[in-house]
Amino acid sequence: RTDDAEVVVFCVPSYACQRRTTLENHNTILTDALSLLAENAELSDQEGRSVAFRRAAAVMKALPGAVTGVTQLRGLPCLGEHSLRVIKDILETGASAEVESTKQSERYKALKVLTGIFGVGPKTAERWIREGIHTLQQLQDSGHTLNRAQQAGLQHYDDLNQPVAKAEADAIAEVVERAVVSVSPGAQVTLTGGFRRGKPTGHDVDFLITHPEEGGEDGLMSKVVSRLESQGFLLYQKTTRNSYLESKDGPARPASNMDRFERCFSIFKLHEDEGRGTGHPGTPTGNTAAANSGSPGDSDSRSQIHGGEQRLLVSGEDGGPEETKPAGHRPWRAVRVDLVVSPISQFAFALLGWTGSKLFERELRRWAGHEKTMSLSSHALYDNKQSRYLRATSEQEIFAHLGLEFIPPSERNA
Ligand code: 8DG
Ligand code: MN
Ligand code: MN
Repeated sequence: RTDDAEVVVFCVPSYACQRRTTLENHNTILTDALSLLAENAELSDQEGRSVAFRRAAAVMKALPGAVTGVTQLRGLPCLGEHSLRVIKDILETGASAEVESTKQSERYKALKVLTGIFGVGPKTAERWIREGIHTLQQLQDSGHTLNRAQQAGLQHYDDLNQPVAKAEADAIAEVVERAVVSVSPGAQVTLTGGFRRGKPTGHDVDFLITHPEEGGEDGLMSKVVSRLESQGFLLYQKTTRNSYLESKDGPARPASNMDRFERCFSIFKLHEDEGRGTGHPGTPTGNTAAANSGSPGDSDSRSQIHGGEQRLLVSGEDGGPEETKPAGHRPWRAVRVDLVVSPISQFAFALLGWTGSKLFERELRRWAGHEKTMSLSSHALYDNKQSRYLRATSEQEIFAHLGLEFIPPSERNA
């Protein structure tokens, strides 16, 4: 009993949306291992397994200290037999044979490489692997016809697999804001996704656009996209109408709302000198390299973000910025950007839905359905007992409707 008394026993609620999960993680070795197994399951079309590993990883992320022994895990939720075995192996031997062999496996490596192409999902990757395609070179040699997204994905493969820094997200935010305001002065742009949760890097940049007047957002997406396109900012874009009625994540709503919720998956061309507040509206299409070499004299030393590395460009140097760049250096990089337009009446739901994390969202919906008999989506919250929609104009109100303590974005990193 005296031994037991010295063991720190952790206690966490079972739904991730009941917990505060910051970016501070005391168990990265364990969560990396469980996340890798989750990813492998997801890439192998085993969603149930994937979610189980993700839930287990999220529980470990939420612990206030490092786990040193399995006895500390007694009573924790979401830790199945499989996850516990992985944790135990790592705590006792320093590694999990299953994780290590997965990481080394040709199949996992090929799935990673191929799904690393924008526009390629697990199903396509799986099909290619069955044909013996494991590398980008083999894919190119195979003569497969790629769709437009995949072609762009392959073309910008290295850039898109390079994490996006917060400074780059802010630079893109300025460009998007300028474009949105120029086509609709009252419209508002909000940074969502991982950056809203305070992450220092991301795989893309997510924006939610709305207009304070209901209906004011009508036709906004196509105008914004046209504007950005004419300015030469888009390397790729696909705008889709919301398919809310067919989606599984909510009850059917009047059709009039359906076509108002649009989104755009894009690949942005981010210039190094963008977002420094120089006020210029970006580069017109064509001759981008020359037009964007920047004017070195308009500021003192500044850091430039490129390829995930900070580079310092000092003003007044002989010959201007070209001289400071390595040979073959491009003055821009490709960045994935997601744009979503929501009517103001659904804004709080859209904001909550697009802030993530993905697991936090999934847990919110599970909580709503299983504990409250409600259906939550990025559009609305429906109370199945009262047979009515519950209105909300803020995230706080949605948490209150759900009987949950409000969790701010920075604590939704489950
Ligand atoms: P990262 O980019 O930094 O890697 O992480 P993230 O920002 O958290 O991930 P994300 O893949 O960009 O997704 C951001 C949020 O957007 C996430 O909470 C889930 C949400 N989201 C999608 N696709 C869809 C969708 O089809 N419908 C809805 N309602 N939400 C979606 O990514
Ligand atoms: Mn994101
Ligand atoms: Mn995204």
